[in-house]
Amino acid sequence: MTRDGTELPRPVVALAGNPNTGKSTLFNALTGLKQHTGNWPGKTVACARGWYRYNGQTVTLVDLPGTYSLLSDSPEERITRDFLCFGRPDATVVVVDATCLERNLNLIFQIMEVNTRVVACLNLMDEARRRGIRIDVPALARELGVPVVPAAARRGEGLTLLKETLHRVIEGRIHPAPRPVSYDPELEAAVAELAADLAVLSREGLNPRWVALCLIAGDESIIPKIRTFCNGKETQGDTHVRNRVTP
Ligand SMILES: Nc1nc2c(ncn2[C@@H]2O[C@H](COP(=O)(O)OP(=O)(O)OP(=O)(O)O)[C@@H](O)[C@H]2O)c(=O)[nH]1
Ligand SMILES: [Mg+2]
Repeated sequence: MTRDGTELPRPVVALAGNPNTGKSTLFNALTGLKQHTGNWPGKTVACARGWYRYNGQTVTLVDLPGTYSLLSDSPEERITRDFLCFGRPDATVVVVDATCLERNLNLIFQIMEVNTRVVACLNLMDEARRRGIRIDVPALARELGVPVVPAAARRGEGLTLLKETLHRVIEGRIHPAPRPVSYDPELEAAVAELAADLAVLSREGLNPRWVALCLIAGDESIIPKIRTFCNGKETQGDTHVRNRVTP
């Protein structure tokens, strides 16, 4: 067992995003038949993992349940949060619906607090074009601080650029630098104070600021998971993924 509790063949790329943004369509387009779908233990949520080859590298892809937030209470959201927090993906693709970008921003900013190696995939670009929606992709990438790849997964558009961008992020040739959300000064002060007390967590690969935000949002369920994680044991979700993945 590895310290992070997963034995997924690396590199591992997580696919996250709001429900119905085309994650599974993208997953299928990238992996073809090289995948496995199963249920997480005790949950009714179907998850899939698969892999693709690019530039001599085999990349494991994990299709996470759709979620609007990492700070709420549904099983889907917990699975996604736990994998992003404790599964240590080498990169995370946040699949975003280009026809309702604003609604997707909350999740992308939350995910960027958890993992820095984020690529935004602006999916459903065909539908956005049809509706006359124009998106300034370079400006969006600048504002977010991470690469943005436009795509239309259903037609296979943008897949090569996405794989190339992920390859560069994984190889450390692109360094995403997510821009954090600035909350109001009172909240920022509380987050900074708590994050300072939690600074030791960064040695474990956890972002103290993110953990502070979770705790201030009242999510105490993360505490035992952090304890288990830091003790070198695995979380249930990680065990499940480890057991299921054998490309
Ligand atoms: N027009 C268009 N439709 C797409 C595209 N990608 C996905 N869709 C459609 O969007 C719908 C949702 O796609 P899914 O791949 O199931 O979305 P998902 O994000 O996996 O959804 P959840 O698992 O429920 O969160 C399906 O009807 C897809 O055919 C795209 O690039 N363009
Ligand atoms: Mg899906």
